[in-house]
Amino acid sequence: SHHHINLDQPIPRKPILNGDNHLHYTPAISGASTPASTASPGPLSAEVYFASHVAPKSLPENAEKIRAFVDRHMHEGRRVVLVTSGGTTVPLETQTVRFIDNFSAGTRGATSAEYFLEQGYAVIFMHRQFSLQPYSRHYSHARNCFLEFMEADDQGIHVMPAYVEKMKLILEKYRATQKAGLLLTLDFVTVHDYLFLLREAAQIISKMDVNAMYYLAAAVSDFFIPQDKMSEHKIQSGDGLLNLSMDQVPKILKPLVNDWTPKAFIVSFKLETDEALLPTKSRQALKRYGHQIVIGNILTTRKRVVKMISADDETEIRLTQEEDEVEHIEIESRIVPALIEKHTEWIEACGKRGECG
Ligand code: 9Z3
Repeated sequence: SHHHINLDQPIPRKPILNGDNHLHYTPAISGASTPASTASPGPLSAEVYFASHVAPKSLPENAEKIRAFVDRHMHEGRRVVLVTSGGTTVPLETQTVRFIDNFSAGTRGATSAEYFLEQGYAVIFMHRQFSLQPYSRHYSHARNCFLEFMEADDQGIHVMPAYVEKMKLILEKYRATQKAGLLLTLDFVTVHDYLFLLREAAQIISKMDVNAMYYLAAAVSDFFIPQDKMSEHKIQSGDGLLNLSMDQVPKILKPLVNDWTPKAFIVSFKLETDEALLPTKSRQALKRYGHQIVIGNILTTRKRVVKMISADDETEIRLTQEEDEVEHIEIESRIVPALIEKHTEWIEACGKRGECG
């Protein structure tokens, strides 16, 4: 009596359910697996993904911004870092009422962007819409709304004296960054937006060769529903059950490293919740994709411990309890300079790899 929708076929654009919601999604591209096989067909290749999905409307406009930004900073001899930040969503319907999200507020990315700017990098900050941003992060989101820092009297509205010193410092950095045009911010919402924007950006930035760095701190969805299997309209409630089966998001680190931007210095993050898995998973990612650095972190301790792993080195960065709770040191103030040092070595050794100029 269960009502199954076969989403292997494009779904009709009309009300879709009247019984139980068993949305059984099977992968669109089933590879070598036979119909009778229950074995997973494995993830979609990036190539197939991009060929079978329509690019976001905003892509040409964003590409133009990236092109102008990269050209200017290349001309001025500055290094560029692309920072990705915040979580990606996975919509369940084309006219999206519901979506799957994750926890990331974009603290890692927004904080790191400030330290890159401080060190003279031009920053392309590719972030989830409404997630934290460099500088404004100190005064946004529920924890300390900017109104908490203000007071009003006969003269007008002011920053409360206790906060003036710190805010002045941040405001100066913010204005200087704006004035010098060192920060380009671009946003995404879905994992789909993210994938298309990252590819586009990488293909443009690749002209910077070794002078570009990638700092991939966004929390990227692992599973999604392909366009051709997604319900157009809001999924209707039946009698209390919805089964979802999702495809694996294509692994884009490999084409990023090998095809889109082969000379750049690439840093990815690996997030786990189980300590026991992290070292193996981080090493595996480094080996599989052949990029320069994986930074491993655990959800609950990510603000005070990370492990930087490269082919020939493994360094833990850990804040002491004093540094964390009393001095309020941000771990990104340690991560970013350590990476910049490695990037410099990477640039200086480009001759050995035959990648200079
Ligand atoms: C991270 O591991 C980031 O450090 C966090 C930062 C998302 C934990 P917050 O935004 O958190 O400061 O609250 N990002 C990478 C997560 C990710 O999706 N990595 C992929 C994976 O683990 C590889 S690119 O498979």
